[in-house]
Amino acid sequence: LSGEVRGVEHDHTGRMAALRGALAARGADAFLVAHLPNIFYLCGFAGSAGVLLVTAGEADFFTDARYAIEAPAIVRAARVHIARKGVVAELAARLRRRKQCVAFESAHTIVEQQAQIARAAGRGVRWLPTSGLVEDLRIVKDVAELAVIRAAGDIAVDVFDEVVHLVRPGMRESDLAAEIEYRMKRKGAAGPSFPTIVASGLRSALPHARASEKRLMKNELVVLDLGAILRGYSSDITRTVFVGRAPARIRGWYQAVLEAQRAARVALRAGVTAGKVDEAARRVLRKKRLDRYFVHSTGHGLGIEVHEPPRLGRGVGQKLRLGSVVTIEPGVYVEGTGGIRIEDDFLVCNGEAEILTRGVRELVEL
Ligand SMILES: [Mn+2]
Repeated sequence: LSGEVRGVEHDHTGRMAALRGALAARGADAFLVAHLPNIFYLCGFAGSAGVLLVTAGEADFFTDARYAIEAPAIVRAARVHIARKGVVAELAARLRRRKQCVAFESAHTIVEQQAQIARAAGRGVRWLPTSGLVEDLRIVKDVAELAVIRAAGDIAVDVFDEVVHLVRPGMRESDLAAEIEYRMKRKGAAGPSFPTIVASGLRSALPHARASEKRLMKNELVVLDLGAILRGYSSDITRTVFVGRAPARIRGWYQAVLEAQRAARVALRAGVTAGKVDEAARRVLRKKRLDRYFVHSTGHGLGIEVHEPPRLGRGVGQKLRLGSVVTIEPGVYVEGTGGIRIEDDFLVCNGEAEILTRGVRELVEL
């Protein structure tokens, strides 16, 4: 019934058990999961509405009648309730049964909704705000997740390899973005993991530019940042190409960014802090006096969400864990000239990190 989960058997029972351990450690009797990516991780539900209530012995997923057929077929490790009287009412009816401490996800909860649930659940429920309980579990990917993330990475790389030959002066950025997203879907992706970035010329200096109607021109940088969602998991790569022969200054910048990516890749391993990986990339750019043009973090975790913990940012003391998947994506952005970013996805190992997005990383001149 759901293409999202076809062919992949995730260990939902094991994930629920790990969550129960974290709950017990905090003295909570139950946990209300509101964040859909966390719900997908725990029970496989890939729809757009529902809440999951996890206790020491049970797990109950509440959703509405639109999912009456689909939810029972795809949800694992939880009982499905189609809430005909409304999710809040049925959830509250469940919570009212006993005096208890219920943890909730304060970073993903709408204040108004939480107030409604609390009112309906009554005074017997003590609410415990928490953050990152499920995200902490998601930081370490299991074998099933890695298989899907690898395949999502292959789609992104294959699509780049195809569309790079289509780049022509006169083409609109949005044409190229449409071509990228179409080809990702033809290769089995559910869609792009974020709106595809095609940013050319002066716009390439905007790290989060969306593809616009601007036409590519000769002697311009073009930044292509793309990722595919496959069975609920994302990839994320960036390549920068030059339309024509790149001048020496641009080549110099490109080599610096590539070297920064390599340095971060060498630093990346289990046990080192995220900040140390960021610093490895930043140091290379500092030596070339380009560090002030590097305006974002070196990378981020990748999985069910395209940006998830850990963040590889300046001064982040969090230690990287074996089995995390992260991007490394240094860049330089020079107002009035253009920008360069090179991004790949890596699996954190005990030794050298494994690259999940193969392909050519040298400057492509078209
Ligand atoms: Mn990224």
